[in-house]
Amino acid sequence: MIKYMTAGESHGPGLTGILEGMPANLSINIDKINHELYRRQQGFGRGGRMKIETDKVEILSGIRFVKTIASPISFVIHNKDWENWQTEMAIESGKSNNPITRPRPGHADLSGVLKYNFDDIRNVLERSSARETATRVAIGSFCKQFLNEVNIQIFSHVVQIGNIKADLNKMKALLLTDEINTKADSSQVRTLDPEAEQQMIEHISDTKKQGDTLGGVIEIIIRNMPPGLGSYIHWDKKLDSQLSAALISIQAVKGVEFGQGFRGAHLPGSKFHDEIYYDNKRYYRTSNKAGGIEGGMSTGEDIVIRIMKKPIPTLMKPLHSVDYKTKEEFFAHKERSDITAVPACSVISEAVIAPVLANAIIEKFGGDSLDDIKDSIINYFNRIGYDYINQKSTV
Ligand code: EPS
Repeated sequence: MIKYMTAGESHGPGLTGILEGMPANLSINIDKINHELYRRQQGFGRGGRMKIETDKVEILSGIRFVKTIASPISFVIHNKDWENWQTEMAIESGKSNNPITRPRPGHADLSGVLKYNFDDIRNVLERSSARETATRVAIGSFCKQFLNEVNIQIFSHVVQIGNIKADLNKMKALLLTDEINTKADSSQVRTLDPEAEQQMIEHISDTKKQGDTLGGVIEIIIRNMPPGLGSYIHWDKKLDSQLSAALISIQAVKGVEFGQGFRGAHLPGSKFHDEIYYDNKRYYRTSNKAGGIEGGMSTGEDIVIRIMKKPIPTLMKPLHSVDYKTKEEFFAHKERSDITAVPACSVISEAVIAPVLANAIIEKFGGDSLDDIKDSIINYFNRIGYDYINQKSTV
C-alpha cells in the first residue's frame, strides 16, 4: 500500500517527503513534479513568500534511470527563505529575538501552544503553515504519474472566491472535456468562467485594501475511475471516507461534499438518485448527483467533489485576541500572508487525493509492478464488459 510522510518547517532549511509503495518500473518525469510545484505557487492574491521561492524537487532515492525501483522514494524541496531565518530558526542552541505570544483567531496558534507547552507560537505556526503542502503536491505528482498510466485523470477548478461565484451553466461542455486543467491553469484564479474571473480579481484587490482575506469553493473531478474501487464493507474502506479525510487535512479546508452534497438536501429520493441504464457496453447514468460514488465505491462515473476553504486567518486588520503570556487583550499577531490561496488549494486538492486513488487501484488490482497492475485492470474490464479506454463522463 502507498504510505507517505512529510517533514519540514515553513522557514526551516527545507521540506522533505518519503513515499513508499509506488509500483516498480513506473517512469517518473521530474519536470512534471516541478510543474505541479509551480502550479501550486500561482494564483492572484498570494503573498510575498511566493516571490522568494521557486519550488523544485531534489530526489534522493527510489528512482534509477528515470524509473521507480520499488524502494522508498525520498526527496527534498529547499526553502530559499531559510537564508533569512537562520538565527530565528536555528537548529543549534539559541533564543528567539521575537517570540510570538499573540494567537491569531482561526489558526492553530492557541490550541498548539496550549497542547505542546510552548512559549513561542512560532513553534506551532512553522509546521501548521500551508507551506507543508508543497511536499504533498510533490507526493501527489508521483502518484498522478502512476494514475495517468492507468488512464485516470484528476482535474480541479475554482467555483467561488468570497462572494463571487462562477456560472457553471456556461461550462457544461468544457467540463466533459480533458481541457479543464489547461483552461483553469490559464486563469489567474483557476476559474473557468472569464466573467467571474475578472470579478474575483477585483474582489481580491478590494479585500487586500481592507486588510482582509477570502476563502472559497473548489470543484475536483476524477475521470476514468473503474467502477467498484473502495468498498462498502467497513468505514475505513469507503473511497469517499478516504477522499474526505485527505481533503479535510488540507490547511484551512472546512467542508467536503460529493456530487450534489448539501445542495441536494431539499430533493426527494426520486429526484436525488441517478437512474441506471444499459447500452450493451456498460451501465450508465444520465445524471451524477451521487458524485460518482455509491456505497463507498466508485460507480465508474466522474467522481465530483467540492471543498470549502476558509479565509486565511492571518489578517493585516487583526482580530481580537488575548496575549498568551500576559493575558492582556490584544489584536492578534500579524505575519506576511496571502489574501487568498483558493487557487493554490485547488492544485493541492488534486495532489492529496492522488495517493488515495493510487491506493484504491493497488488494493483492487494488486501487483507491485506497473505491468502486473495494468494486466489485472484489463482482465477486470473484460470481465465486466466495459471499454477500458473510452469511459463516458456525466458531470
Ligand atoms: C506558504 C508559505 C507561507 C504562507 C502560507 C503558505 O509563507 P510565509 O509564512 O513565509 O509567508 O504564505 O502559509 C499560510 C497560508 C498559513 O496559513 O500558514 C506556501 O508556501 O504555500
